[in-house]
Amino acid sequence: MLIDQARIHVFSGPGGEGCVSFRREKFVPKGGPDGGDGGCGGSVFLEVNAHVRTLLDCREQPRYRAARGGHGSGNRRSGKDGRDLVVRVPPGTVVRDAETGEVLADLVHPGEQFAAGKGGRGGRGNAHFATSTHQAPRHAEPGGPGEERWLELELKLIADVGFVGLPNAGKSTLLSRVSKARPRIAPYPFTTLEPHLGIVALDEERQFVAADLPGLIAGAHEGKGLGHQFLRHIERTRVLLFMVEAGAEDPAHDLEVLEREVSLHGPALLEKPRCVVVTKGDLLPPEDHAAACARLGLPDARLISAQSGEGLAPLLEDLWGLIARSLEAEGTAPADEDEGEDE
Ligand SMILES: Nc1nc2c(ncn2[C@@H]2O[C@H](COP(=O)(O)OP(=O)(O)O)[C@@H](O)[C@H]2O)c(=O)[nH]1
Ligand SMILES: [Mg+2]
Repeated sequence: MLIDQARIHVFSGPGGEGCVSFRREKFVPKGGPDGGDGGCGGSVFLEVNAHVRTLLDCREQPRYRAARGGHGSGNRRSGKDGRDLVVRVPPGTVVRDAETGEVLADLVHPGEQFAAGKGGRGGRGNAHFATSTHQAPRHAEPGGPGEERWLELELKLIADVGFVGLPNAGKSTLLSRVSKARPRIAPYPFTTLEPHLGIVALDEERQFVAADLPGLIAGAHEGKGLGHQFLRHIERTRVLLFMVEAGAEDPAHDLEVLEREVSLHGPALLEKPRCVVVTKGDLLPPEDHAAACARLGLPDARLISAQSGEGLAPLLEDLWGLIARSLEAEGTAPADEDEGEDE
C-alpha cells in the first residue's frame, strides 16, 4: 500500500465583538443603546474535490486559518461574518484527530465536507441588553473563541505511472528529479519488490504518483512471483514508462527484454498506455532528438536526460495526458468497488 499523509493545523475564526453604542441624533438627547452584534467567525471545512489527487498541497501548506468575525458597530450594524475556509482534499481522505488518533471522517465523495473547526459566534451588542429597568446598558458580549486543532490526513495512493527499466537505466535518478514529495510505503507481504514513490506536480491541478519499480524486472529474473497484493497494485497503475539507456549496446533489444519480463507478471500489463524513453541523452553527441531515437531503433521514444533536465517537461506532459485519459475513461466506467481493505 502506498500512503500519503499530511498533518494540518486548523484555526477557525473567533466571533466579532458586540458593540456598545448609543443613538446620537439631533434633538434626541438621550438615545437608546444601538450597539450591533459581532459577526460569526469563519469555519474551516475539508471538502472532497475530484481534481485533487494527493495530499501534497496540505503537506506544503499545513496551516489553515479562517477569518475572524467583524465587530459590531453603532446604529445596530452587525459585523461581517468571517469567511469560511475550504480545504480541498482528494477522494478517499481519512481524517484523524492528531492527538487521540480517533477517526473523525472518511471523505469519499466529491463535495462531501467535514467541519474541521467551527467559527466562534458573534458577541451581542448592547442593544440586546436594554430592559425596562436598565435602559442604557454599557456592556456587550465579546465574540466566541475560534477553535484550533491538529488533524492527521491519510490517503491510500495508487501509483499512476510505473517506471520500468533494467538496473542502471536511471529510474531512481528520474524519480528524484521530477518528484516533490515522498509518500510512505507500507510493507507488502510476500514480495521482494520495494517501490520508490514520488508525487509529481505539473501544477496545482495536475499531480500524479510515480513509482520506480526496481524488482519488477529483478523478480522475474529470479523466477519469483510478486505478492498478490502488489501485483494487484501494479495492475491498477495507469501508465507504464519504459526506460532504456542511450549508452546501451542495443536499446531496442533492451526494450524487448523489458516487455517480455513485464508480460511474465501479467500479459495485461503490456496493454496499458505507455511511454518509452531513452535516458541519459546528455551522453549522446548533440543531435536532433527524434533522429537519435530513430538511430537507436526506437523511433517512438523520447530522449531525456535527468541530469541536464532535457526532455523532462514534455515527458511529464505526455504522461499526464495518458493519465488524464485513463481517469476520464474511469469516470464513465462502473466504479471499482471490490478492492478490499488489505491493499
Ligand atoms: N549522464 C547521465 N547519467 C545518469 C542520468 N540519469 C542517471 N544517471 C546515472 O546512471 C546511474 C544509474 O542511475 P539510477 O537512477 O540509480 O538507475 P536505476 O538503477 O534505474 O535506479 C547513476 O550513476 C546515475 O548517476 C542522466 O540523465 N545522465
Ligand atoms: Mg534505482
